[in-house]
Amino acid sequence: MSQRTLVLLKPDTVRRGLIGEVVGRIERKAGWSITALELRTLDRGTLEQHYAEHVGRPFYEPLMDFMASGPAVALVVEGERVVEGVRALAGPTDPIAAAPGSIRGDFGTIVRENLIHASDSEESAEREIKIFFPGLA
Ligand code: RTP
Ligand code: MG
Repeated sequence: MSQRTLVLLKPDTVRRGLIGEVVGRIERKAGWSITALELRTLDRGTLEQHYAEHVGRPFYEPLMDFMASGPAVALVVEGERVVEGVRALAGPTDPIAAAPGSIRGDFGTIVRENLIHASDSEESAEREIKIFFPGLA
């Protein structure tokens, strides 16, 4: 079942020089391909759309500030079961709970600065791809 998903390499990943490390893990999965990729500092409007589900949560404002704190990389990845697959590569939200071998487990310690976002369902993926790549069909 081929799918597509929206991935963000958060500003901590870019600042720490881990773009290649994280993108490499995605690229090496059999049959997956990157079909869009852009480095940019995310503006408040884009982030409000992306994180609409979290408005009002205590972590919302610090999350928004962090996500706008420097350049991030947005990617669209396509391939077999890629929605579930990239979330499995990432590991759970809290990097301390994430197993070694996962992106968050290998490189993270702070819940907010957990390196990567990946859409949590096919519906979320379609919604998020429109936010970051409005030109993509
Ligand atoms: P994401 O959406 O970024 O892929 O992460 P997720 O599904 O694993 O986590 P979610 O619950 O959607 O939370 C979005 C992001 O908010 C930050 N966060 N901070 N307690 C906290 O301080 C807290 N909880 C969540 C993380 O950056 C998380 O990825
Ligand atoms: Mg989420």
